[in-house]
Amino acid sequence: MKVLIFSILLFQMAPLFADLEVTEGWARATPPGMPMGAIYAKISNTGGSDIEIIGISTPVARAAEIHQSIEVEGMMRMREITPFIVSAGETVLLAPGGKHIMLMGLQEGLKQGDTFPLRLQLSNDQAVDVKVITGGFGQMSAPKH
Ligand SMILES: [Cu+2]
Repeated sequence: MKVLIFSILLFQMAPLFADLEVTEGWARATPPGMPMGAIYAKISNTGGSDIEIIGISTPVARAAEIHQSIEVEGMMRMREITPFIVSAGETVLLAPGGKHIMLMGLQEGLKQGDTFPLRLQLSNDQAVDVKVITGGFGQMSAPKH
């Protein structure tokens, strides 16, 4: 019976997954009082057409957007790159020092070991849900999932 229910759930949720696979979602822990945080992940478009990410949301923050870190005259700056297109067959790595999902207006600090959900809204009305694991303060790559 359990197996049947699970199968039905999977079937009903199938459209949610689209052709966009998001794995290794992780965030850095934030110091107390810090209103901003960053999420990293591996995003793969396994389909045959481009996919556009038009919005990002999570219950832990007031707003979230995709950023690109860039060096301008020796200074690290960030600019928003949402909406973001993942080309057919392309894999994009969000990682420290490069592209990331910026969280603004964090409700509470992100603590190491905590997990929280993240939703990517796509232009074709589909959405992809991602489980994010919080790593350490200076963590440079995904913690064990
Ligand atoms: Cu940023």
